[in-house]
Amino acid sequence: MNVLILGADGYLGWPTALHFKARNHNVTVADNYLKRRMERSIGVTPLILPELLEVRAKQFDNMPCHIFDLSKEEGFKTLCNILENDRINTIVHYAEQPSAPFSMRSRSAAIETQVNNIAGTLNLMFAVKKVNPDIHIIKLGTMGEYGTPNIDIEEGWLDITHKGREDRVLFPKRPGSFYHLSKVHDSHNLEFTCRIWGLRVTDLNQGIVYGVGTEDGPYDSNNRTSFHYDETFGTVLNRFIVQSLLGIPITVYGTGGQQRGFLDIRDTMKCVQIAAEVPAAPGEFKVRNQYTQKYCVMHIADCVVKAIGGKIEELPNPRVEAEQHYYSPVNDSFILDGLTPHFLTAGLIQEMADAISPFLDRVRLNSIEPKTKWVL
Ligand code: USQ
Repeated sequence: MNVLILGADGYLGWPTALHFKARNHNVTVADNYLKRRMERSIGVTPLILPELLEVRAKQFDNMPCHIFDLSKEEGFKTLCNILENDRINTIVHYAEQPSAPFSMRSRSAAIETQVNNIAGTLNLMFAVKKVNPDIHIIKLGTMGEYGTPNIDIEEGWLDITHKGREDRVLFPKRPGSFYHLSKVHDSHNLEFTCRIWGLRVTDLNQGIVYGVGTEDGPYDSNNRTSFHYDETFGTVLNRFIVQSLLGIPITVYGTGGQQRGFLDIRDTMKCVQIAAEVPAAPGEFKVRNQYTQKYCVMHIADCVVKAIGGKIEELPNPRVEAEQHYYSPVNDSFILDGLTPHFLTAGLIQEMADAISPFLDRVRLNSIEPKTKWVL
């Protein structure tokens, strides 16, 4: 495959580039460093801050690398050129603002999130249509698009019977932040272009990813990925491990009964690989739910305490979300296509703790406490 990875500077983008390289595909990477700029604008730094993408790409086999803003007019033209020149046949699209709390900070942050994410994906769809509609787009969506409905969550589509008639519709979405909403809007735009232009799209509704490395590491100073622990860009398990190591309270929001789908970063790599190897057909909008285990937040906190110690604190929940709810998402499609999950164990939590311990002196304590409230 000739693979283009959009958003390759990020936590998942760089390991994905290495993963496809390790399997002898041609890999082109791109990013606009938006997340680095956002981090600076709110005064946070990742615990592990890798070199700029262009430096890493150069050091790693001189991987073709482009720094441009996909959401802008110029970005559209640049993307068309890359698709043509590198004869791209598979695109993995991570190039979006990934944080729910960031999107809930303010009016301008909500607008920035939605304009960046939705305009970028629109430019991508139009570029693919113009250059080669046969290119397979793999788009990173999120399990959070569905919210927490009181029925089983199917993989993207729902067969319904209404007043005696039957139809197949996109699964109803009830997301919980302006960020998650941006992904819902992307999904609708993508499904529309499959239907209208015959594009081929796989939408990966991914759960919360944890972990520090993949089999394509080990991450020495030149090829490791980023790791966030702050309230804006850090996700729950990664944050809890850092809090435990620092000996500060583990910040469970509310009662911790919120259930979510989780997966190991190594399984993200395998899922994206499977998605590329088993592509959507022309005109197909294929949706896969990408998680391997579901847990409630309190259970995650308990696992961390049992593995490496720590003290749990139940904080007033800064988010508006159900803390007790039904949660049963289907996730058969990757298992049927050969995914063998890495499950969360105490040993893995210990491994993660060992990997991040050398960087703990970089922690900015004031970026840990949750300050972003859903109701401004
Ligand atoms: N939570 C805590 N304490 C914390 C941090 C989070 O209790 O210190 C709780 C939140 O209230 C929430 C759950 O943990 O109920 C997950 O929060 P999170 O920050 O780990 O994840 P979320 O905001 O949902 O977003 C993350 C990624 C996003 C991805 C999404 C997948 O940042 O890019 O799309 O996970 S999913 O959650 O399935 O929508």
